[in-house]
Amino acid sequence: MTEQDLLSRAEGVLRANDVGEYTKPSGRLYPHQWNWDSAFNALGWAHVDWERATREVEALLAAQWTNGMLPHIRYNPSVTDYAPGPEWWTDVPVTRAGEVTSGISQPPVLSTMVHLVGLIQPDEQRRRHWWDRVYDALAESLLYFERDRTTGNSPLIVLVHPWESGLDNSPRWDAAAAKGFRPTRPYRRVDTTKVAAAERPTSRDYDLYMFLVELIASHRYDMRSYLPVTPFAFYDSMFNAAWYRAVKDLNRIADMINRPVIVSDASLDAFRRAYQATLWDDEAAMFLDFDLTARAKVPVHSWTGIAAVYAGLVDGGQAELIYDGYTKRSRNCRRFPSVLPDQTGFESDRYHRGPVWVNANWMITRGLAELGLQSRARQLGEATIELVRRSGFYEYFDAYTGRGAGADQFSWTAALTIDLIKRPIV
Ligand code: 9WN
Repeated sequence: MTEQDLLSRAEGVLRANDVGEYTKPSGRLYPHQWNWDSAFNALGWAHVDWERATREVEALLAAQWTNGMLPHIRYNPSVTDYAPGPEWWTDVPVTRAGEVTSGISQPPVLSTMVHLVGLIQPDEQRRRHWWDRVYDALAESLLYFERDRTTGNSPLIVLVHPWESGLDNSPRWDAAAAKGFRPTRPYRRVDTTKVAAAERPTSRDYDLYMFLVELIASHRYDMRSYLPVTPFAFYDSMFNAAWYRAVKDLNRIADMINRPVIVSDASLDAFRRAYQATLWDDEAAMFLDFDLTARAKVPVHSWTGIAAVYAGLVDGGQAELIYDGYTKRSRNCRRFPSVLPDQTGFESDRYHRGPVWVNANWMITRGLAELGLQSRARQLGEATIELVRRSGFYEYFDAYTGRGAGADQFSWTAALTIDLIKRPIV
């Protein structure tokens, strides 16, 4: 298949999942608008239809809460056969009447994608005008985490639900799921009626998800009262890296449209120091998550431990050390597995427990290139395109065989493949 064929197929995936103002992550499995999916999809759209990219972003911003939070799902009220659905998230404080959303967020990559989408627009006036229009909402969405999701003296952000990590059934959450929490009400799942149950989270995982949904809703989404009582509170190394990079990118936008920066350089330095001091692990030679309930690092080595590379939270030397260590330990895998194969809980074809994901590869590829590690970035970018070319636009890929799994015709796989081809590493 030529590069041009791959590009037009990728565009076809976006168009097939396009419902006008947002792109479904996948036609079959995910009918609503998801937060970080839309951010990645906007970047893909920017290369084929720039106006459509801006609509994707603005549709997501329409779901913003009065406290600034951007929810992880903006439900489409006309889709009624999805479960668990919005009835679990009662009385959410949306800004716009009529919006129906979940009650947690997702990795805040949106400002970074908005920065890139803007740069793809050659007409500077149009670009600036759009940035100006979305700037305040983006700033509030990032400041929300500083205001409501920090605790004690640490500037690091607390994650309150596995769904919020974007990596729902990562083995990093196994210890929490093993505690046997269950919601008080029965729940229904549609995911396992659409794709193989063996590729999805277990019912024990879902018990934890729904237990936490009930707990968060019962605190009326007030994190100040929820944080002291929840059994699930983590400094997630990828989520925090995504926030740091988003803030830096929004500061760049601010500079270009003459707005005040949202977080000062001094605060960013303090954040970087806290990230390094709290999450770096010498023995693992990567960053680990921190469990605030157990007051200990989470001993699971996964790709989130390299996410600092995406954010520029490390220099080239530290990036090389982490990335090369990860590559060595996964030599027998496709590049690169979401969890290292020597870890307890690794499964090569189950969701966030080992398979290769295009968004993870894209984040690391871009981070490596920005830190000056061009040849590693080029190799990873090319391996990613090749995997998609051979296996198709799947949600994820078996870490050993590269077989596509989960949802087919998955939007961000298509969107980020377009970006990897259109903006090659030089
Ligand atoms: C729950 C849409 C989303 C992604 C997440 C991925 C998965 C949902 C699910 O799908 O999560 O939010 O039902 O499993 O884990 O990263 O945003 O593609």
